[in-house]
Amino acid sequence: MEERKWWQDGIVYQIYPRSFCDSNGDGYGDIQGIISKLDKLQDLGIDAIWLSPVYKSPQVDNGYDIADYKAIDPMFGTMEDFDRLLAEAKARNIRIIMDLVINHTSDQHEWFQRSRRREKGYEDYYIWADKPNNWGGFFGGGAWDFDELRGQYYLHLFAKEQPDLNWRNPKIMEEVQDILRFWLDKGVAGFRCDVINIIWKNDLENGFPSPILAGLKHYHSTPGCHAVLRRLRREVLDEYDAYTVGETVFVNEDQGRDLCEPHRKELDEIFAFEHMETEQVGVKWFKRAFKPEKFFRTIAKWQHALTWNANYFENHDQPRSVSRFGDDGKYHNKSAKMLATMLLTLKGTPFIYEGQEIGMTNFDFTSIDQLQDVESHNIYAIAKKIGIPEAKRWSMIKTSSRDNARQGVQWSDAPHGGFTTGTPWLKSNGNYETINYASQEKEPDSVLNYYKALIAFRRENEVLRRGSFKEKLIKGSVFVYEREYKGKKLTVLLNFSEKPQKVPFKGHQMIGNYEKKEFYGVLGPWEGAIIEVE
Ligand code: TEU
Repeated sequence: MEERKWWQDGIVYQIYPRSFCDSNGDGYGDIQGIISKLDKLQDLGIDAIWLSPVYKSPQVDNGYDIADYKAIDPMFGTMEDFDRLLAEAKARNIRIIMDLVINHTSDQHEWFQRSRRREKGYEDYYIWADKPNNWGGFFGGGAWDFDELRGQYYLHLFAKEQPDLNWRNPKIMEEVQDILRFWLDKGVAGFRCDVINIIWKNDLENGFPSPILAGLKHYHSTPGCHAVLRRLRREVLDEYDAYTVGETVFVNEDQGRDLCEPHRKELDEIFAFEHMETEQVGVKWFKRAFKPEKFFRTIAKWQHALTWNANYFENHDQPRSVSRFGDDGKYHNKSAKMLATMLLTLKGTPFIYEGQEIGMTNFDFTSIDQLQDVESHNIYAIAKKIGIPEAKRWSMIKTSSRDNARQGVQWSDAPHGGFTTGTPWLKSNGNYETINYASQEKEPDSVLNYYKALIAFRRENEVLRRGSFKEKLIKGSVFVYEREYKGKKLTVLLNFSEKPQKVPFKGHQMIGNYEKKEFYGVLGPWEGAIIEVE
């Protein structure tokens, strides 16, 4: 019997806590809010929750700037609340996966404060230099800032309040192992590892001059990084049979394989980015029209590249998939379901991002002041500085801002979609009266009920959970692939357009977003179907 891990059969649901559910009316989602929705998540049929950071943090980057890895931020609740969440989730067979952010900390972390003061033992916790190099940061601008107190520059690949840890210092490995044990001892199932393939800097040489991330080569998927991953796994994670999925930026297939193929004993899975970048021109701020065919080819390529895939179309950094790859107007219902059909039938672990299961859409902001994201504001300011006209700046933000996915989850048609009884930290989306959980629970034909049906179908179907992947047709807006396990086969047919499409396949329909028993060879607008080919 081949050994199966829970995550090879399971489905993961991502919660971005500040936007999920507010229990106390302060405008921010919190842990009690999550607990109050666990029954709904169990009903949806998920196996694990990936919790974006809930640690103590000044929230410059919404918790991805951690000030204390072993404390819960008061905004989200207390450690007792967290322990209760773990227990309540466990009672429903739901595992909790924590977000592990170890490329950087907050500048408010005690380690950084001590390092600034050159306290003994802490001098080298971060990356300090007398002279900055030319590296650029992920949020735009340079990657170095001067610290008056220490009289030196420090490296920060993200916001200036997020100094990069110095992994060359063996103390960092010790500290992180201790943090891992702290959470694993509580009973968490594993970690989603933030920007994990850039933690180890080879050297601090200047990068080839480029407006985008000059210096990337010097810290991208380095041998040092692989060594860190192997040690974390061997010395801690394996002891707990813990699961890891790495957020791995800019990886090609070879680099991806080196980070997560089973024999490497590094990560269990990776979030590759290439399928999320097919409309990009260089950076995400410049986009061309979405071409489904390119998207399908990229997906298919990665399905073949890895033994096991982490499949996602959304997260807290990406625009909403129905607005981006589907049609959030006339075909909202059909296209959201079609995307669900794809997500849940690819080889690998499906990741659903909060709100995706009701087809939440991109934001409806009308001005930059309504946005909160540090990255959006940085980029907007830089664009202004280099003379990009206002209208263009706004369209860049509109299509690509991370706040697209950060509006409160729309639970009902109550004010602010029932996300909060107070004033939400980020303006709520005006479409909550038509798109919300409560009404979709009642409506048999809703996106939500389709997710539930598909998840249940997948749970009973080992071809979907375990089968191989083979593309059968990639043409224009049509994607057809076959899954096969022990001689049993299924075919998935998808139409990424509102134009009907003829395809050379017929058969008995098992499930799909158009109700029918037989599939006769024509895909309707935004149709997604799973059939047994005759
Ligand atoms: O994201 C890293 C990352 O590379 C991007 O997705 C990033 O969000 C940005 O959009 C690049 O343009 C991770 C987290 O998911 C993100 O929320 C954090 O802000 C970031 O790391 C820093 O911790």
